[in-house]
Amino acid sequence: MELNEITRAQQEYDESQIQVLEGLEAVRKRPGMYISSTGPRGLHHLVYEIVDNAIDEALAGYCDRVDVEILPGDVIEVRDNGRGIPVGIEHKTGLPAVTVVYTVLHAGGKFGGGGYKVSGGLHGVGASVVNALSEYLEVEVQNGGRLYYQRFERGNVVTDLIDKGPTEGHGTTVRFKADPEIFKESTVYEYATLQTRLREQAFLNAGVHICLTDLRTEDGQSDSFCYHGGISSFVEYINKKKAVEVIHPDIIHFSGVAADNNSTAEIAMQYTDSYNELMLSFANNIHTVDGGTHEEGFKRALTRVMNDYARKYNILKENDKNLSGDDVREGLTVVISVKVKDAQFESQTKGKLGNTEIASLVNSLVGEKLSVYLEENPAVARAIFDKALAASRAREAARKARELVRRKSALENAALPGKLADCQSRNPDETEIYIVEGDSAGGSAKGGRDRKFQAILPLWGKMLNVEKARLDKVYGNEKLMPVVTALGCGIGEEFDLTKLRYGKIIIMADADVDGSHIRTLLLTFFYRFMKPLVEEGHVFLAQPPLYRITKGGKHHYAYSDQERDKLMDQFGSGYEIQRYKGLGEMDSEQLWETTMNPETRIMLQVEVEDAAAADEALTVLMGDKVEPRREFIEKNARYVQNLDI
Ligand code: 1YM
Repeated sequence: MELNEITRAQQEYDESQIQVLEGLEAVRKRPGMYISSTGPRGLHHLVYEIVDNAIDEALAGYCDRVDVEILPGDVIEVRDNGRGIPVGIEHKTGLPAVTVVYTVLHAGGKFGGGGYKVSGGLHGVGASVVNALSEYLEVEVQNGGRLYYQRFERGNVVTDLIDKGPTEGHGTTVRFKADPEIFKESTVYEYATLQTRLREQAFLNAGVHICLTDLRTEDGQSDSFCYHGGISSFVEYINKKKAVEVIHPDIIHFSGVAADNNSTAEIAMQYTDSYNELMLSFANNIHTVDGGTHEEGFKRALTRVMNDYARKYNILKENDKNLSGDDVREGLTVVISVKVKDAQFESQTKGKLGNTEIASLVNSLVGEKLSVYLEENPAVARAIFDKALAASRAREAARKARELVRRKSALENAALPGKLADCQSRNPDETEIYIVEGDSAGGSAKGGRDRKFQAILPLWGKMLNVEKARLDKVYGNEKLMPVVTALGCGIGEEFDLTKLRYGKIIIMADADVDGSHIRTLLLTFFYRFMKPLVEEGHVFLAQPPLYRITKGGKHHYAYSDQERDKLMDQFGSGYEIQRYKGLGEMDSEQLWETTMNPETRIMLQVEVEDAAAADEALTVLMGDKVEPRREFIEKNARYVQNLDI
């Protein structure tokens, strides 16, 4: 080397040293620019940053174990059994690479042949920031059969890299104490915080052993994490911890690489019986708390695939609305992990991924693989769609309920329904309202009632097929609005029993299929939106007779086949029998006599054994099967003879 070259080299060295010092000085002056905070969050970030370097070495395939120890005095020691940070002289600075890694800002990705890591670390600044913010930091490298050591204080070199002699092992050990001048609040680590993060990293980096030990006290905790199942194990862990029932045994897992090889995506998902969705996303192993393009791509694909499948297999009928994103994600636990060459983070907390190409990668990955999965696993698909359809119904029902409540407020002050024949009394202790299906029956009831305390509300409009109807159709039904207005007590959260205008609500419908429908419709409605009405015993079913037997000009009524047989036996011959097909066949007088007169009538009081049973019953009531529903009504309607006597 010629003299002027040496001089130039010396100059370059001095310049870079000045830059180094200025660089780390900047970190110490404005730590907030380089780490999230100088509070507990930033403190713990120091550990993650060093651990990230070790995990990168594991991902490169050179190390399978990372140890993290919290030493007395809240000193952190991180060890790996990788190659050891290179110690050779870096030509530009004339310093050992390891020294550069710890003293030059942004050095992380610039050494070791480029593309060293898909950096998502602490704003990509890495080890040197940790060094700058540490009271002291020591690094030990076992590399090429020798052990090297170097010590820094507040980012400044205090010893050169020292060769400490031969060693059998290989790897890197870093020990540091967060600087109390920077972390003024506290330099005490929270075991649980590190535990959560390291467990998460073990899930995200399948097969890597990560051990955490608290040596600050004699009885400190210790954990060892290693998950060969990767993010599938993560999903399994979450669902176990949440103590929810999974609705299919296997975890669905996809992974793929972008066409340009610049990014990868991995997804693990499983549905549970929970009503909540849980989506955890990561970009370059960083938890993206605010989501971003990977989450968006996933959501879009999931909704599309589910609806396509549901249409194809007629799970959604022609007139059914598409399942919403919320519907198809209800109960879903999903972990999304992407690796991006040049990750762009958005938002204040850097918790949102911005790379648009990731949305298409995840979208097409899920689009292709999930549809294949559903085709190949019809039983799982079935379970998932049952869940999504239930979610869809419930959501629609809730929406309708909200709408009704909103409309109700407007209606509260509005006039009572035009068809309501109100009673004179305003005392709910004595008043009753008959809800009657059909105009002709309504006419008879109006004619036959005692107008002092009995009000009549005929229901009109299209009959709803309750057998087939889902909750949304029940709640959206125009038929129910006059009921809400007439009762006056509101529905749902705004229900107020003290505003109830009638003490007894009596459903009066024919003893046929249509009558059973309207009863079921009203009962379901009351259960769902006016539960206290049922709980407090305000709801009744009128029992019109099935037969009229006339003997010697005198009418006798039978309310069941057995009663009819008894009467027939009694009379032997010379009687006339009439079967009532509907309330409309009775005149006003007959209706009063047989069904409405409190002195002689028979009514069924509807009651709920307990809230839990009612909840369950509602499902049956609105389910696809007719028979359990009939049983339910029979079971929950108590036979009360001559109730008012
Ligand atoms: C306890 C922290 O930092 N381990 C670690 C870091 C490096 C390597 C191995 C490494 C990387 C490469 C080659 C390469 C780093 N090296 C560099 C740089 N543990 C910890 N283990 N040989 C060893 O990327 O090619 C930065 S980090 F830049 F010097 F190569």
